[in-house]
Amino acid sequence: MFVDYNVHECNATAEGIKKIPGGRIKPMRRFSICMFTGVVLCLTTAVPARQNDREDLSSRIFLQRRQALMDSLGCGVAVLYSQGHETDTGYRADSHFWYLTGIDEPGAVLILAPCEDRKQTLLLPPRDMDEERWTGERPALTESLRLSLGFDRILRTGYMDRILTECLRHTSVLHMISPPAGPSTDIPPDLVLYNRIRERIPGITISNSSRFPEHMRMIKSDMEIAAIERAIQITYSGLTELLGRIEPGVTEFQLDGILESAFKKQGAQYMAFDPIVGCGRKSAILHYQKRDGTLEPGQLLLLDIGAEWHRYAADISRTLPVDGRFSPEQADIYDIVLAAQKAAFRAVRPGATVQDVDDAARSVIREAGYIDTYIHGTSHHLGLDVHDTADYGMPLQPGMVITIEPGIYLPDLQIGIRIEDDVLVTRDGCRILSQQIPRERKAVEAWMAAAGHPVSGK
Ligand SMILES: [Mn+2]
Repeated sequence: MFVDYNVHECNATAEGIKKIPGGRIKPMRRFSICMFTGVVLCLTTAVPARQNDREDLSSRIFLQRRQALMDSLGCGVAVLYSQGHETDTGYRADSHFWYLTGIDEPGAVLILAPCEDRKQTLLLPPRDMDEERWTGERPALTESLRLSLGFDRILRTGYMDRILTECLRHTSVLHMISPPAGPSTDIPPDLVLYNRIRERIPGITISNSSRFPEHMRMIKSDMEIAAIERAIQITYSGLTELLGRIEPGVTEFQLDGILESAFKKQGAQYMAFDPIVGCGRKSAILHYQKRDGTLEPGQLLLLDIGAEWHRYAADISRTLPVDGRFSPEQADIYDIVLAAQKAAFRAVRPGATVQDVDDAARSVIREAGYIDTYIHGTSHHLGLDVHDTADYGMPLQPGMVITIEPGIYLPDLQIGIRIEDDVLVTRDGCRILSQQIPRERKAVEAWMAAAGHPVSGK
């Protein structure tokens, strides 16, 4: 019932719907994503030392991305540092680096030189056998490693100077492909390196080519869409598991723990971001993350959460009544937010901008008299990062995935309501990737009751 309803809310023709069926992953696609994610798992736990079919398939994905990027760059040299950080479960490379390599290795560096014989070089830091006894084995530089990762060569980082000096005999252009940094942030390592080179070799220019990988990441492939759908499905299951635990006396912190455990049980390695779990007045705090509140009768509970499936994020918000039923006052506000979200869905189509989508949601909330309570934007791009890298001046195109998340926040009434779904821009409009998660007020109440909500039906 909801599937049909939600699909029709998008600006999609009947023909378009037939061609692009709703949210379920088709058998073939499920197979692809299994293959894809199986590979990614291999690559992200450690650089693999063995080659097999799966690794080969995955290296092709990243190889294709690097080749597509080089086609855009033209001649010149691009250096990209891994720029990651440590997490509970190991090192995690920056999303740009991972998008182009699939590799989570601290200290790794990618060099792309489209007009050289050896166009793609991966540099890995030297091994440290003593350290590896504590932190895990790292691969030797073998031919099978090179083949499995799809590079022209893999060397230790000590070769950086020699490679760049050689390349810069033939070109004077250094491409910056990392995301642009703000004026107040530290100078990123690629630009530090480029500036050092400029001080040593006359005539070198630095070209801002950051838009090329950014534009690539803005258009999701079928595999990426399937990964986001899987992240959404896990988020939906986690939410459903949570519903049976929503009752007065339970803390936000406990709910957060239930969600994290539910996500991990289904194979999500991470939560895509720090979840927002806020009840009562805290539901109206936009980025509330303290999670120290206790649920009370009559309150609303706002959940802004997302699982991550092999790097790809879901981002879903639902606002639930602790009692299992919305009060009339809560219901009125809920329906306005829902109407705003539907208006935004209808505005999503190729050629429209994120601003158009925002305007559509905002006009509904303005008409209802609550515009001053809606203090955030309606949409952001979603992908490897929950707020994915994007050029917001670019009109929407098929393959882009954005969130639609209007809200109304009235802290004095203990009402904060946000409804957030993830949509794929299609040729004809959009497809709601999270359409299986109930959004209609009555459907949310029925979902809570069906999921074993302790207060519903009493
Ligand atoms: Mn969001």
